[in-house]
Amino acid sequence: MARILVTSALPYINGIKHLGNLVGSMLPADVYARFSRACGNEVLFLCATDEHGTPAELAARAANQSVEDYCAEQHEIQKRACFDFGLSFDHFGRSSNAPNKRLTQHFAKVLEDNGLIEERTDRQIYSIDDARFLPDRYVEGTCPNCAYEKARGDQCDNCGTLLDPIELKDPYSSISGSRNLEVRETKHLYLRQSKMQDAIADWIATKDAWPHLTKSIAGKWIKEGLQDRSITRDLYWGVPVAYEGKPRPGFDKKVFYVWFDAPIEYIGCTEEWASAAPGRNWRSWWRLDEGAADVRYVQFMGKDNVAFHTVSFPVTILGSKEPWKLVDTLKSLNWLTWYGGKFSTSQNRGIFMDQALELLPADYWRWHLMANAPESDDASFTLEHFASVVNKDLADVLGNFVNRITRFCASKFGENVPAEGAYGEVEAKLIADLDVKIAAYTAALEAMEFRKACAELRGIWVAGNEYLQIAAPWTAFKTDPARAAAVVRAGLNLIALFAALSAPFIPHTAAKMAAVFGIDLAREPWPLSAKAALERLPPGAAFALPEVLFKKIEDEQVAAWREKFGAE
Ligand code: B3M
Ligand code: ZN
Repeated sequence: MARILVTSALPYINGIKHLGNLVGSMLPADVYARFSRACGNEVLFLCATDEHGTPAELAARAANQSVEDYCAEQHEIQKRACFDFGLSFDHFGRSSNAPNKRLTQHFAKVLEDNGLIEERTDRQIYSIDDARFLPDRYVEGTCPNCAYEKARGDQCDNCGTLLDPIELKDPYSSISGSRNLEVRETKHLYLRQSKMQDAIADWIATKDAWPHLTKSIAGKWIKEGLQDRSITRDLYWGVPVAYEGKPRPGFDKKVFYVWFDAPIEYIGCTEEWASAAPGRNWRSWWRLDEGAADVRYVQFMGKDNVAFHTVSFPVTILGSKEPWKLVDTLKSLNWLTWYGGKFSTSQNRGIFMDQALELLPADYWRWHLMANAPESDDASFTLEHFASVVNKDLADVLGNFVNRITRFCASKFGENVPAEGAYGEVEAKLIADLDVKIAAYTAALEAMEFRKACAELRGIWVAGNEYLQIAAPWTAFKTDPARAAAVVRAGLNLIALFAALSAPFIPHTAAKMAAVFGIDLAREPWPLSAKAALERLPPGAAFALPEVLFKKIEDEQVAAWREKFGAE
């Protein structure tokens, strides 16, 4: 039994996430956590809302709420949606909670003690009417490149150019609209990442086994050379720049940059988890000198987050010179697009987590998203493809199998697992075939190759259908009822097997399938032997007829959803 720490990238607080965000980190992390638990490991699976930064302040302002109230409310909304999607976090924390604040200030202090933080003077826009310095996104103006009049201080949305706010023409404050601005000098803290170039490069060089996408992104950053970066911002909302309770002189109106504190919340969240019940020790997951040396740490994230996790956060950890746990495996994913374009709340394009669950239960989405996860490349979500995958894989192959065999058994033998008849050659072949397929499926899950894992799992369901086709209990029943009974027994055992194997992807349905036989999947070992699996159910045991597991998606539904969610 291994100890495995699994984290998903922390979703920003401002607004519920769309299907692309979900499949980009939280959902694959959940599949892996569920699989790892089923294999008997001790798993700690964590996530949290990433609550600091300009977007949170701006969204709160737009919602006419205090940022504290806004974050508290949005946290609950996201937490509920995650739960409804079956994301099995052991804890869903908040980066604005006390542990993250304490840890962030701690790391800043030790980094400074180690000569990795220095004060530098920057030239920045000051708003006289707002009486404050304006961080990037609080300044808008005319783009120096394309003359678009509503360019943001960090980037022009029209031409995509990355900007420094002092480059904007006719700048104004996005808080008050005031043009009464001037450039003033102000101090910021810089993390001297350049000094850590060799340490980070050496560490990454030991990570041969990282997935290809992760390695190539990390390699690119190392090659370009690590740049020092500012880790403070002029905001109200965030972790105050203070060490041991004492504000740093000249920094009383500044907080740490959101990307400095957000990854530290992985640790903070563990502390939140530990505080929630007695007997939990967060340090044993993070401190190498207190038990974490035997932890395997796996992170999940979208590709735009890789640099922060392979370079920036490791600079914090290694630069502290304290024995903190570093990530072992880092699974990154490409983008899921909505009909080839961007998901967007403002333009009403795409389906968001809460909306998805109003249309269909979580497992329909979970299966389709993971079976088509953007692993090797970006992938496009279309409702047409979604409907065809659900109808084929879930309704025709899996759902139909369960329905057919349970109903046939009930009509011919009653609602008990038939005891008569013995397994023969056809079952021996099935067992040999399944052993190979289960091994391939398990290996794909271990390697976190989710599309491949889904293809293997689908192949296992198909093998069950083919077996029924060949063994044809409905024909055998007429001449040899004992033989038909053995086939039905095998079929019922296959349902229990499929339930255990499918649980990481479609946990709610798997639980329903297991419940047919009164099985609690949390207590089932990961089924590696098909022979043992076909003898799992005691002959004679009663079972309960299941409801139809999956309803087909009709063309009219697809048409209505296309209209509603802006498909084109
Ligand atoms: N909130 C970005 C994102 O959701 C950011 C991740 C933080 S992980 C520490 O894509
Ligand atoms: Zn522009």
